Amino acid sequence: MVTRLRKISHTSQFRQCFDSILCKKYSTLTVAPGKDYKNLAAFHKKLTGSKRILALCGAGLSASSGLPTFRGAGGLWRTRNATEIATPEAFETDPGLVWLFYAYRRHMALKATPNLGHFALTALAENLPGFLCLTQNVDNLSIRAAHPPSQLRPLHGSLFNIKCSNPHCSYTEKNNTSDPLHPSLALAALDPAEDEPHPLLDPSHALEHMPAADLPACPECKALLRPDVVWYGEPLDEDMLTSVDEWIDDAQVDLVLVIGTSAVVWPAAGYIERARGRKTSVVTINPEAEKPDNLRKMRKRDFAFVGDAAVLLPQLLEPIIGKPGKNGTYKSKLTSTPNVGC
Ligand code: BV8
Ligand code: ZN
Repeated sequence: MVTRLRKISHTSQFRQCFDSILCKKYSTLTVAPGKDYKNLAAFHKKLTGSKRILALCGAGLSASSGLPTFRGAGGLWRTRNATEIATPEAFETDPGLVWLFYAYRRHMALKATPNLGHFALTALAENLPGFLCLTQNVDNLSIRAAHPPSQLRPLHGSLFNIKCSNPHCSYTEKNNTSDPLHPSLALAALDPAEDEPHPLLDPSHALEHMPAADLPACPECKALLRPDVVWYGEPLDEDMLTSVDEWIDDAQVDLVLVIGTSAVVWPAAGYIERARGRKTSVVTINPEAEKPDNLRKMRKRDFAFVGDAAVLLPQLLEPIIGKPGKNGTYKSKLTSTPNVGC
């Protein structure tokens, strides 16, 4: 029993939950933001003096690429709560509905293109080796903006990676962008007429129950395939979390960029305070950045910028990444050609 507790206590997920308790306990100690908390020049001074920057990104980063945020749509898909559908239990009960949910999000993400926010973060990574970007998004838009993989951590997986649902089978498929993924999911790849709701978003459009036999099956063990995303109640990839913990512990983190996230999902949200050191500034970039409950969490070195990440990030990061080119992307330091992404 003691050894098992010791083993668990070492996992970063235990640390995260422990941190979450600590944060709650000590959050009352925080002070109000400093007078310059929304002063661009003051932020640029901090930015140009920063060697190590961590970013935590959420659905808001992809909002102006046309992808709905979770809480934006009231967190609902049809009549179901997205956090309910993104669970092993929902897949157990109705794999057809869960597959339609992900097939629809694959279709929307494939139709979308990275925005200037994604490209600005790519340019920051190319100009600052000490930048690490954590994303909770599974839409692959940061990857399509050619964000250097060594400086990107897709914490919750990707809609375009597929794996077998049988825990004893190691079958996986990377970067599968076929749309529809499977004939049984053709409905998700439909593009309704301009003013027509997508049938999958229209609760009055009844969905037939789809027997598991009609759904994508594993070529190796015939069990059901599933999207390689992290569902609620499932652990994140331990190696990935350890690599983030080690990066944070390596040296002082000067800036933490909190971009387009409500920061309520753990352990991802835990990294904001986990990376905070005595001289760290946490910067919130969000239309709700000056909401009272966010101002309450701020410390005197922190910043808050209200607005669209795709508009603010180019302005905030300009001292390091310069101005975007005509085609809305940045000169890549790696290849003197603009990184057009894919
Ligand atoms: C686990 C993949 C344990 C799938 C996702 C500690 C405390 C409390 C709860 C927990 C805890 N530890 C664990 C839990 C439980 C749970 C959790 O966090 N629950 C929450 C809801 C309370 N966590 C888990 O279950 C995790 N697993 O703990 O396992 C374990 C350990 C060992 C062994 C076994 C088990 C797994 C969590 C991962 C779930 N998967 N995604 C999928 O996508 O379908 S989470 C998913 O939802 C996203 O990835 C993202 O993380 C989250 C959505 O949040 P956001 O991205 O922030 O989006 P949101 O809509 O909320 O907010 C958008 C924001 O953008 C808003 O603020 C808005 O104002 C802003 N915005 C809007 N427009 C713009 C903008 N900002 C800028 N510009 C704009 N234009
Ligand atoms: Zn299999």
